[in-house]
Formats: sequence, C-alpha cells, structure tokens
Amino acid sequence: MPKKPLRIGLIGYSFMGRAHSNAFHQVNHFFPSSYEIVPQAVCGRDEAKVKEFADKWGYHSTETDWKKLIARDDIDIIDVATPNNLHHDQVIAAAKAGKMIWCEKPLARSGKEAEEMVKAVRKAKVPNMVWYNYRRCPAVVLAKNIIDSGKLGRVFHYRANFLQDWTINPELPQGGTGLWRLDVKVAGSGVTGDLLAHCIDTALWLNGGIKDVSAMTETFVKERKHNLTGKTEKVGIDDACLFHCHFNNGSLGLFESTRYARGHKALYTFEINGEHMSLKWDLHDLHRLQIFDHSDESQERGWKSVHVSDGDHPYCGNWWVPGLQLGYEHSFTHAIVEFIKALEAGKGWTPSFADGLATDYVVDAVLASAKTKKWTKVKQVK
Ligand code: SOE
Repeated sequence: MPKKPLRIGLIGYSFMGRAHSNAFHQVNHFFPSSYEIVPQAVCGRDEAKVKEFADKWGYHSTETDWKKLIARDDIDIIDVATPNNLHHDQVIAAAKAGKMIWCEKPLARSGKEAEEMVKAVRKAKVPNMVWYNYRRCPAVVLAKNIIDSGKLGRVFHYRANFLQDWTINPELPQGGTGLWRLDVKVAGSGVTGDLLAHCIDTALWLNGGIKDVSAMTETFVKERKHNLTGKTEKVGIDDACLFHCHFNNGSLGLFESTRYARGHKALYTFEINGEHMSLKWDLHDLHRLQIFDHSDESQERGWKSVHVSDGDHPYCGNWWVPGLQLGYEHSFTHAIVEFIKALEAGKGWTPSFADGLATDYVVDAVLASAKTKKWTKVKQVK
C-alpha cells in the first residue's frame, strides 16, 4: 500500500525547528504507519540561513515569507516553531487555509489569544496539536497508564518543579534570537508560560483540571539591555513563580519554577501521592519512574526505580533492545506517533489546541493571582 504523504511546512528553524525536524525523520524510520512525513518546506526570514537549514535537514524547498508558505497547496501541515508572539497570527492564517497545524508551546501569550486560535481550528475543522513533548516520555506515559488504571486510589497531592539557572547574570541582555524568552512582549510571560506551562500541561493530563490558584512571582533583575533597541529596558517577565492550587478531584497542587536555581539546568520533576501508591519522575533521569506501592509486602516495601526501557514499555519496543534508554529528542517523535494514530482513527489528537488553551487559562490565573495577591479561579475550556 502506498503511504499517504504528510507534507510539512515548518516555520522557524532555531532550537525547536531542529527538535521537530529530527523527529520528522525518526518517525518514518522507527514507527511505520499508513502515513509518511515529508519535510516539504522550511520558512525563515534569513534566506541564506534557511537554505543552509533546509540542506542539513532534508527540506525540499524554502520560503522567507510565512504567508507564502501557508498559501502553498503542496503543504498539508503547518508546523509553527516561532517565538510566542507569532503563534496567534500564523495559526489563524493556517487554519483559514485549511491546513492541519502543529504549534510550539505555550499555545499563546494569553488565554485570550489562545481562545481565538481554538475558535479558528474548530471552525476550519483541522487536526491540531501543541508540542507539549514531555507528555510523550515513556516513563511519563507509564505514569499516566498507572494513574488511569485507578491503582493510586484517591489522590491527595500533586507537586511539580521546573528549575533552571541560565538568567542569573544581570549582564545577560533581553530580546532577539535566543533571548526573546526574556522579552515580555514576545514571550507573554517568563517562567510561568515557558517552564511551568510544561508542568501544568502534564498535571492536567495526569490529574485533571485545576479549579483555583494562589501564586507569587518575582523579577530578580529589573532592567536588562535590549538586543534590538540597544537600550536598557525594564524587564517585564517573571523570573520565578510559586503557586499552589486545588484540583477538581479534591487534591492539592504545589508548583515552583525559576531560572535562578544555581546548578539546575532543566530539572523538571513531578510527584503524585495517592492513597495506595505514589509516583515520581525527574527529567534529568527521564527514563526512570519511581514507584511506591503500599500493597507490597510490608518488610520489602519501599521506593522502586523502574528503568522504563523494556520492549513492552510505551514506545520502547519500536526503538532498540531492552535496557537501552531513550532521551529528550524521542519525546518529539512520540508526539507525532500519537498524532498519526489519531489521524488514522479520525479523532482524538492530544495535546490539542483546546488542551493548550486549558494550560494558558491556568497561566493567566497564576499571573493574575500573583498581581492581586488573591486566590483566583481558573477559567475552564468550553
Ligand atoms: C527554556 O530554556 C526551554 O528551552 C523551554 O522553552 C523548553 O520548552 C523546555 O523544554 C526547556 O527549556
């Protein structure tokens, strides 16, 4: 049977453009399906650089204007891997052109922008996905399967951290390539929308909706030179954020993120405590799931560390032999695997833009609560 091509038009070719492009090749090699991913075209403003990227990653053609890329009739999926301020307009244009759409996280800079994007894909009835890649690490999927089996019993607590240390230097400028994450106009927020968004997405997936939040944020370095204007400008992003919350299932949540935790590079951890079982995961050791099962014989009871790399663990049978672990990049390949499965079934792509909107609503509530110093209700997706 000839495979159905899924011709990708990628917008943006930095860090995420590379992570996605790597997955486009891997998915065809390791997860054969009725579809074939075709790296059709890549778009970026710098013609020389975009051509170099296309050569390196096997794209058949290039564009320097994203509107032209979206208008092309040889593209099936528009993949948005640009800074956050561009997601809204690119997604809405792609939906209007009837394309399937993948979009980097966070879906948008605010719930309001994300609502318009959800409306556009619903109206156009186009399949859509947000790249919340950590959902697709095998150990995280194993946690999801255990939680969904009901083995934890009643859930009491969910806690998550995302700690980094790369913005401690006050001389680090804001804005422009690589540093747009420090520019509030482009990013929308700081660690809340960039790092905690990952923790929130996983939490909503594993433990259900969040009802309300109480938060605090801090900006440790108040002014930085802006790369585009050359002037010293006020820093508008949150450098650190702490919040606690009530989940709809009655459990309590505790979340922390910062880019000022000296020594931590990308320490994303979560833990869930249920009546019968607790689970723990850590991005620095991403192939392991820590499990405590209270039903184990009492003298032998304790935390066990499961090396999630066996043939029957999620996705692992498609890769190497048991025991050889997978890493960060594989989570992107698995995101596409899930999208293709949903395409084959004709429904159920996740995380969808509606899921991305749910996370953006939590981010909005966290930032609002930090401002007003009050408990704030989280808007729910309709
Ligand atoms: C920020 O440093 C960052 O690159 C995030 O933007 C990514 O989403 C996260 O996966 C790693 O850290």
